Amino acid sequence: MSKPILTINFSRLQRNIQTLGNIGQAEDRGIHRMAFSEADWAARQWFSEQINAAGLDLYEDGAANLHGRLDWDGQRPSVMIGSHLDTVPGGGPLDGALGVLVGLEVLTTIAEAQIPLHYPLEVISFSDEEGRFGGLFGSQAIAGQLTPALIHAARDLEGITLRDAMGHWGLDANAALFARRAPESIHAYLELHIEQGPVLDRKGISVGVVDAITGLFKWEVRLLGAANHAGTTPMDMRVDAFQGLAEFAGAINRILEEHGGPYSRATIGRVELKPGAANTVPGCVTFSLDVRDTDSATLTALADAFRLTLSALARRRKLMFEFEVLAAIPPRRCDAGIAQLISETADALAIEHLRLPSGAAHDAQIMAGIARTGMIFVPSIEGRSHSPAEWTAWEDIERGANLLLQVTLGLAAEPARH
Ligand code: HGY
Ligand code: MN
Ligand code: MN
Repeated sequence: MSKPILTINFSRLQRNIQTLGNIGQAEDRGIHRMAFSEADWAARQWFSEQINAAGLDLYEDGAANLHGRLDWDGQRPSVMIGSHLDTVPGGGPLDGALGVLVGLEVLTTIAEAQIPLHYPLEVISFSDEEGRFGGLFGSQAIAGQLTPALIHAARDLEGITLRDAMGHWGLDANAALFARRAPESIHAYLELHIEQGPVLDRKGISVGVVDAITGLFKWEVRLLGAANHAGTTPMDMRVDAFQGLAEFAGAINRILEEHGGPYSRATIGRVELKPGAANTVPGCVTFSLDVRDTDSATLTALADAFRLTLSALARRRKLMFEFEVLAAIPPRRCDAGIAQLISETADALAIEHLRLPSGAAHDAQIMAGIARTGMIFVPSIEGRSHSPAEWTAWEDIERGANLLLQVTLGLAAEPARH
């Protein structure tokens, strides 16, 4: 009679998902746990308490990433399971949070079962994944990609600096420069995340095995014209900044068709018009541009095309234009061996799975630069995310969590590499 297979404590995971989902929830049921906000800080405190309650070692690095550690000796490389607790404004209860809580549940289950491990385990919650201050801050710190200049320049769209936001909690942002981990200190990195797209839900498949993670660039663009009277200024004598944005927005689909591919995306998510009066021709418009693709060359071609389009329309409309690169994250492929292990483990658990790319950016693509990395997706109902409508069926959460548990054991129980 074979031993029963170890499974997570699903009701404990459900309780944790519901408890965390209340931290930072507003009237509209959206979650406002932006990095280093009061709500993010409350979530961090709660997560630290869960790490201690599980009997794991709590460690906070210089980037304020929170680690829960099992069988840690500082010598052997660890199998790291991560994601993030911070959200976009009005976000959902699972983006990032699910990966952190499933990681906590996996380590807690393994600790309770007292399973001997070849490699120590870590669950990690990365700081500012969502980009209040640029994005993927905590994982970039671990990967050694931060510089004093990057930290110094980091600010949110209200102009609050990362240094001040961390300083408010007694944290020194420059300490993030010391959070770097040697690649050889990580045996593998795993992340479970909601798909945030419609593919798995539409196909009725419980698990996605991620093969590539999209890259992105995020610009803040400013068009400067001339504010003027809305009644007395003839249409052909205006230097209307909003009309420049309107023309640019109308060109996006053509640019994607001409220079993009099947996974290209471009979004203007935030617009600010000045002076912002109904009876004044807008003299200035500031807007965000978020562009993605899973292929580096395509991303570069799109950046060139967007820049050329902006400079041509600005010249024609006598507008000044300037832009700042807020983030530039390369696309990454996940480790083929770990993807294979995830697929084989899903087969062994009779869980239907599908290979697919990620249209969202994740800490995993930063970690893939220093460690063998694998990602497991669970479906997002109707593909909804970054919204209070974000949700995943409980049975899909349970399947994904048990799959991550077995993949973790598969990696951590591997014979030690000599
Ligand atoms: O923007 C993203 O793709 C991720 O949700 N931070
Ligand atoms: Mn996320
Ligand atoms: Mn997100």
